[in-house]
Amino acid sequence: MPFKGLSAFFLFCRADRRWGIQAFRNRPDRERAYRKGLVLLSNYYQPEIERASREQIKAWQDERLVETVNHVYKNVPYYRQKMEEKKLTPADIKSTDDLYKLPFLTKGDLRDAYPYGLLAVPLEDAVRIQSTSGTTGKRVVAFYTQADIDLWEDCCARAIVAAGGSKKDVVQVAYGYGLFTGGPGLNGGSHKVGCLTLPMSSGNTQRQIQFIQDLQATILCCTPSYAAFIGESFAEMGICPDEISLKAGIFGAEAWSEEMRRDIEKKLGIRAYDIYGLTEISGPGVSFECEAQTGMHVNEDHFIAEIINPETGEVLPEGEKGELVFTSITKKAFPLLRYRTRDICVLNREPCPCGRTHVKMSKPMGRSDDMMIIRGVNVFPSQIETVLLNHGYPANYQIIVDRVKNTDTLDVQVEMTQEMFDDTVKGISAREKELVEGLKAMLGLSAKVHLVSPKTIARSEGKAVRVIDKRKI
Ligand code: DLL
Repeated sequence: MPFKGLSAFFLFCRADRRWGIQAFRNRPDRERAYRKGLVLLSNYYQPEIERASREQIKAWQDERLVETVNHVYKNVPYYRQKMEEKKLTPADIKSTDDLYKLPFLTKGDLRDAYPYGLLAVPLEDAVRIQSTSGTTGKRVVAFYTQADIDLWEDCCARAIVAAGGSKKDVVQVAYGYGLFTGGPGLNGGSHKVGCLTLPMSSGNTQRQIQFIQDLQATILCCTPSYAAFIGESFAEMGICPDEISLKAGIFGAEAWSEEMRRDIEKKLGIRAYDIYGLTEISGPGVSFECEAQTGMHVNEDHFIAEIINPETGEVLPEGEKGELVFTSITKKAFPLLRYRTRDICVLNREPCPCGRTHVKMSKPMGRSDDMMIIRGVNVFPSQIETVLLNHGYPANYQIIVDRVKNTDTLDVQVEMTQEMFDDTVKGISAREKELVEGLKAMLGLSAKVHLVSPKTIARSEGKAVRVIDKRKI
């Protein structure tokens, strides 16, 4: 019965894909190599892709890049115009070797084209939007078809399996849900792996702890600072790491150091894995860490990574530090060509003991713009300035960011005008409250506001020092 045979084959492929059976086909060999420290007994969600040869990855990228360039040239007037300005047509892009010819795309372009200007499919084919945390003037909206969501969730599923996840796991997703991509992305990935998924969203730490305990959650997904905070809360309750059911965590959306990793691992008794992504390129899962914990594998069948000199735009050789640029080659609704992330990184193609062949990126080492990430929220100083100006303050302020007990703090010190200064104490604290509310509405974050006497914030002779970031990341 050929039909039955065929379904058995598909069933086998599915099992193979979901549980990484292929990874264990030559188990005795792999175990020998593992004992010698040559490989890690890693599991894969899509082994045939995650361990594809470099030639195969290049072939996928060549073909998909050409398709994507044709797709945007045909469907997005904004892109066509940008390409025409560089006297390019799709015929000039024959493979990834021609990628450098394409113009860069920046957050500025995304804002210019807001909201629909970069949508590359008819509106009826888009089923979802997600958005960055910035507001007025800074918000970026990304669109997804159902197929785009599917591939995004595959990327997150790869991260979960790389962190040791399988259908037996209980995954507690404590990233924010809603417009932020963290919750929806990891939630979808967890479903794909077949894990029991707890869509907690962030906050309400007592409830997070109760669910970890009651449902015996094994994998926690949230920002690293929130993971550290949950760890501290366990300790305050007198619960030691051995008593916590968690075995792994998938943490990202903000910068965190190796010291912080060790601290979280110790407090929660887990292995802590990094995950990277950005709304514009889909969300979490653009890259993720494996057992080796030495950089994040970029999902190169979906995204091409380049490193450029942020000043000149010149493509840098592998191993050099520079700004990370991504081209998405499988997305249909919102494909971005050569998008400048502003994250400063290094790429590394050395073979990884986990068996994955996709290039690894380092933890981002900073940014080439002034964006700060505070409690997982992207904040630009200009947004804070807008609130101050709208409330009638002169632009003399200082933003102090710190990390206290693993939680980011945001303190805005603002100079009053002489007239405001003459107000009563009650009047001044009412003004502070008003600004706190204004900042909350603009940033979606609670900030402290201190109104200070006129002319007390030090004037700089050069560029004003608006931000003092005391966090040691
Ligand atoms: O932060 C997506 C995400 C959600 C990633 C959950 C990981 C986990 P955005 O809000 O658009 O998207 O912010 C993107 O966050 O350009 C980086 O500067 C920073 N970022 C993301 N992941 C990491 C990380 C999400 N692992 C911006 N380490 C990016 C350091 C990170 N910075």
